[in-house]
Amino acid sequence: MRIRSAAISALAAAALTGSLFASAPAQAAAHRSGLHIGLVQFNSPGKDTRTNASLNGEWVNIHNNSRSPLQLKGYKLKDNTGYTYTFGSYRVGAGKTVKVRTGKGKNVSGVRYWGRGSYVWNNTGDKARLIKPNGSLRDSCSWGGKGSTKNCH
Ligand SMILES: [Ca+2]
Repeated sequence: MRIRSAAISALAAAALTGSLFASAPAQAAAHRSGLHIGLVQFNSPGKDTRTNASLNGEWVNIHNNSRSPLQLKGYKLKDNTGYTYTFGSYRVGAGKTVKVRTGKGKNVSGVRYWGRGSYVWNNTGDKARLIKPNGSLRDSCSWGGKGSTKNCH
């Protein structure tokens, strides 16, 4: 009987441990679900010199927090002024992030280049919008003039 109850408490402990492990995905779910704007670096490091390196120091992460890969073709990223980046064909995997940099560069996996010659995200405050191909708003995230990055998760 003692052994049996020890086995039961071991089971209970295992169940408890299991529930602790189960809380890890629950924490991940605290991030907003589906496709959304993640971290934004609206203020490039250093002075705004308009060099391509500085322009590329401005970026927006788009995070696919769903369980399936998503095709981003036709999705748009838009600021308060109306400057718009439109995604070409790009598949963002489940749980993956794609970074959209303001300047010019060669697109690689995980990074897209807007190709602009001037900044898009205002250091003093702005709002990023992620718009679906059908024109409806998927997500938005705004910031004030404090700091250089905004965590929109
Ligand atoms: Ca900026």
